[in-house]
Amino acid sequence: MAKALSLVAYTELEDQVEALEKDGYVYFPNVLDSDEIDVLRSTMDRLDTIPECYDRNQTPENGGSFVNKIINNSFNRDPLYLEFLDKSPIIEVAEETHGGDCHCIGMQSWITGPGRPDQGLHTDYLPISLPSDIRQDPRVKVPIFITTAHYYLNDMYEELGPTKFVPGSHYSGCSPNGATEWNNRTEESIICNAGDVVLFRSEVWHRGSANTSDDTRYLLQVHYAKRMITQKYPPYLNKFQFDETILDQANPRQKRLLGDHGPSNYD
Ligand SMILES: O=C(O)CCC(=O)C(=O)O
Ligand SMILES: [Fe+2]
Repeated sequence: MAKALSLVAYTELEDQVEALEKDGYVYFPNVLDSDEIDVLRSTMDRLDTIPECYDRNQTPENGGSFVNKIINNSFNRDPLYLEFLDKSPIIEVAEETHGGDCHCIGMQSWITGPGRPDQGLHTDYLPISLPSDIRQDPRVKVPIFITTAHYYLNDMYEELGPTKFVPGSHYSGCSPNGATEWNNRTEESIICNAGDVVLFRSEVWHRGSANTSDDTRYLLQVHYAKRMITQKYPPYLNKFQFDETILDQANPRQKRLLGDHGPSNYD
């Protein structure tokens, strides 16, 4: 029986930031209500994929073994997504963690159907690799370069393929490279409700797991980073263009998160 990850809802910003740093993740319950979930899910269903943007659209009908629809740059596809750039209380934690000039380095809509296989355990980004005893030394504080907010849009259960974390693994100083446990802890499942959000730092060992159910899982990923980490808005070399009609609807904070920065290092 898979173990469920402990999900503690801290209400104070200071505690949320500390959880992200020390536990590697922070949990926000009830961020979206059921109407908001329905609208987001139907928008994800409706949008077409754009191969040039590295979107994925695999279905059993087109030769895929399971439904795997991924829409990059979702903020550029429908104005609905703008609010997910600066949704409270997630954005406050991101800004406190990455700095007031932090930005969104990517936003992906994910639809994964029955038959999705297990992902391998991985880190999304390991900024600095260190011997684990050094990484665990309390004098060593590795900045949090990148975080991801997962907006779960289903009530999660084991067969639907929850995200799994190895708790504490951001103190390993490395990526798993085939390991399945760290410091005597193995992976635990994020079993939360639709509308809940988990924000996690990129060094946590984690994976998406197999969907052995008959249901389709909906997930929105919003990636935040320090200003010095580049934004990942494919396609590159000037081929990505903001949709002006959507950009015109963004507030100043959303525009900053999309890259409307004042001058900084190297500018
Ligand atoms: O599908 C998930 O729950 C996690 C996905 C993930 O970790 C990734 O694609 O890097
Ligand atoms: Fe990942």
